[in-house]
Order: sequence, then structure tokens, then C-alpha cells
Amino acid sequence: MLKLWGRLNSLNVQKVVLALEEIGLPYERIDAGLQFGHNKTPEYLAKNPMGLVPTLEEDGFVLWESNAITRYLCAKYAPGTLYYDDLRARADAERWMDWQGPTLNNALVPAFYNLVRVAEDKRDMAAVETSRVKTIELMAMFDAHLKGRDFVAGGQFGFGDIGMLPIIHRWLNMPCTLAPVPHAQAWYQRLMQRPACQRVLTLPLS
Ligand SMILES: N[C@@H](CCC(=O)N[C@@H](CS)C(=O)NCC(=O)O)C(=O)O
Repeated sequence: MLKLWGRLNSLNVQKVVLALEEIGLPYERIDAGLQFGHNKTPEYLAKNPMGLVPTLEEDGFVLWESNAITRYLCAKYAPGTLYYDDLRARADAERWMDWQGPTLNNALVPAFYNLVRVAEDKRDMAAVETSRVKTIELMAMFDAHLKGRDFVAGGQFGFGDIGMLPIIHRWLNMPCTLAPVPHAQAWYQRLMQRPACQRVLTLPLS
């Protein structure tokens, strides 16, 4: 059986769980990271030298990096559906997915961390504001991309949507003032009709 290490409040873990749930694969998820620990033990580091979550193991094959795991699962278990046959659709989705981590998430982290994980009297509100403004700017780019598209790669739901949903869920539920993103909002509502998305994105931000 597939084994996945990672806590469910991590957006990188959420991507992989969404892929597993959308595909309908049986898997075991073991809580790891932050309050659960385990990710710095020698046993875990032997699988994932970064000591981060998620990590997937499939019959002795170990993979880390959430985007790589998500794409691997979709390519292996959902070719032609979650894993687009069309090379341009695939590249388009990969682009947004790869932009999400180093660009969008890096912009969002200071606001998320301070507003969600830091006690009110210890928050760096200047960092929150810089982060909020930068994320709004980046979200406008994703919103413009979704204009006239039902899904990230066009007309077909696939791994690009899975890769983007957790961070958009986080942003749209942030306790701060957001700018309107009507196309991203409509896409988010469309995805949240899906039973797998409803099952995975249930926890409040933490
Ligand atoms: N690029 C990596 C980033 C992994 C990462 O930063 N994971 C975070 C959670 S989102 C983590 O493990 N943090 C330490 C912890 O949870 O203890 C990926 O996409 O898998």
C-alpha cells in the first residue's frame, strides 16, 4: 500500500492527498512535521534528507517534493485524465504549479505565519503588510489566467488544479483584507464542489 508522511495542515501534503483522493487510491497517511515531529529522525531523514513533508513510499520507491509526487501519481494512475495528454496543457499546468511554491507561497508565508501561527502580541505587522500586498499582486496574475478558463489548463480538470488548490484555499481563507479575484473565486468554488476536495480541505488554517 502507498504510504504518505505528512500533516494535513501543510499545503504541500494537501496536494498529494488531493491527488490520492481524486484518483481513489488506497493509502496510509502518517502524521509528521511540526507538532507531530518524526521528520528529523534518522529513519525519516534516510527517506527524505530535507527532513520536510510530504514523503511518499510505494513498494520501496521513495519520492519527496510535493509537485513531483503529485505529477508522478497522476501520470501513473490517471493518464489522460488528471495527467493531461496534451503537451501544452501539461506545460501550462506545470508552469503554474512550479510558480506556486517559490513565488506565490514565498510571498504569502510571512502573512500566513504571523496571522495564523504567531500570538497576536508578537506579530510582525510590517511583514504581514508587505506579504499581503505582494500576494495580492501575484494573485491578480493567476486570476487573469483563469479568465475564460474553467480549469488551470483550460477545459480539463487535472494535476494543475490539484497543485494550485491548497494555496488558493489558504489565501482565500486568510484573516486579512484581500483584493477581489473573481475568476480565481469561481474556479475555487467549482473545485470545492468535488467530493475529494471537500474531504481534504476541511481543517481551519493552522
Ligand atoms: N518544496 C517542498 C517543500 C516542503 C515543505 O516546505 N514542507 C513543509 C510543510 S508545507 C515542512 O515540512 N515544514 C516542516 C515541518 O512541517 O515540520 C515540497 O513541495 O514538498
